[in-house]
Amino acid sequence: MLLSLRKRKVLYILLAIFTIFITSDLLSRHKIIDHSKLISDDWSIESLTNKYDFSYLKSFGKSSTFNDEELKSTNEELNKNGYILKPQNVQFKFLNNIDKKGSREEIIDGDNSRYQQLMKLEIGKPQDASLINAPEDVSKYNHANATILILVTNEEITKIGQSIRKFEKSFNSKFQYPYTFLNDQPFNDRFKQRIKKYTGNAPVEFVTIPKELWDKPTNIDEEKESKAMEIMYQHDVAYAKKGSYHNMCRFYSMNFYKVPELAKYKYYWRIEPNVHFYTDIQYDVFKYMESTGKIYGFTISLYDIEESIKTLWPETLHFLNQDDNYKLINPNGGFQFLLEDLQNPNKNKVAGYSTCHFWSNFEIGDMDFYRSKPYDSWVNYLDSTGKFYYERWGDAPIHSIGVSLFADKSKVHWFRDIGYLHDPYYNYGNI
Ligand SMILES: Nc1nc2c(ncn2[C@@H]2O[C@H](COP(=O)(O)OP(=O)(O)OP(=O)(O)O)[C@@H](O)[C@H]2O)c(=O)[nH]1
Ligand SMILES: [Mg+2]
Repeated sequence: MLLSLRKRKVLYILLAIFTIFITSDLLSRHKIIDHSKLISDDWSIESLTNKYDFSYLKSFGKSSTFNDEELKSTNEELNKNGYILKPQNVQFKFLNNIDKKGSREEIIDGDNSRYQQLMKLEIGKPQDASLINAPEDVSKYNHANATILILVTNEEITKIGQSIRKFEKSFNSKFQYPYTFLNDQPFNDRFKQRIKKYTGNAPVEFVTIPKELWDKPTNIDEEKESKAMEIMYQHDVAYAKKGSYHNMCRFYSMNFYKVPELAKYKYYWRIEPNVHFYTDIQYDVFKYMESTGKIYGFTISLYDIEESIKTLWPETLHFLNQDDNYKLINPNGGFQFLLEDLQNPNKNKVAGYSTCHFWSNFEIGDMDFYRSKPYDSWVNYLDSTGKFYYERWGDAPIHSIGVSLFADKSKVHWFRDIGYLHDPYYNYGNI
């Protein structure tokens, strides 16, 4: 078909605008960045020491990365236990108890085959407690002191609705634990009315979060913050520039359990928009937590984006090495989970944190643990550094490090039998 000259001109102009728009978007997101250079520059000791004070790390040396032999002590106690917990002398070391050997690829193969073997085992319900099944008459049921906890915006009504539909079918229609909906803005009537269609007969409470628990603290230097956000954005750190995401991470790390309406509860089960529950959970998971004294339950664990938590572990070591803070650590903590450095050594760039964490979009936890002195004084110190904003510390690594340092590892439970999906990862469960 032949177009008139005029029409062709208009078409070319439109095409040019479209091309400029698409390319500039791509360039701004990926292309103009020499990613490898940025990362290696940024990870050099020089560049990090210019930005952060690492003087408290005794073995900190002149080499080019943090994941160096220099950081690995030859101390006998450290080699035997994997930790030293003494005043102003707290150190950790990965012990390699299952004797991983070979190249990184061989170690991954070995880990994979161990994982495959584990996944072939039949999944049963937990065996370490007598489980309480769903009551015949839920109105007479003696519930555990627990709530289903949902932080959500008004705009996410459809997405959270689908999560709750699955959750009710899988668990809560049988037990009717109360829901607590949290939002930094007041929930609107449309949200409140629609949500009740999903929650069935369970009690529901809608809470506006007090500003002092949600808002960015006033002492955050906004110029420093926006520079840091730009660098993280250039390193593809997800949500680096989204201020509300930083608020959310800080809130879930250190403030949600201080919301006045949650003071009456001990346990919470966290749920998010757009997640799926696949299995028919017949026992009361909160009663299971209660009778075993467990404080934290998860379904999925994974590595973190190391650029988002660059100095979380050094800052943690700094805190533990102050005053008598070594006493806060539980000697039977899950330290090794935090230290593994063979399967994915690139992750341990900053003074040895594996970045392994429990994926906190699913959590069944005991809020009294967060309210206790060890966790509380540690997160207060973390907050004083301002790095929920100057970095992008997520609530998942914070909860995971907290639980692994300050709780007995036998109090952490993998709910392997609960089928769960938060895109793109899932826990198979007992389908
Ligand atoms: N009220 C409120 N809720 C928020 C805000 N930002 C995040 N949330 C909630 O906090 C939880 C975590 O946020 P997500 O956006 O799912 O974060 P994520 O799981 O790291 O990222 P995705 O992979 O995109 O799901 C969800 O339940 C959100 O609904 C906010 O600004 N206000
Ligand atoms: Mg999410």
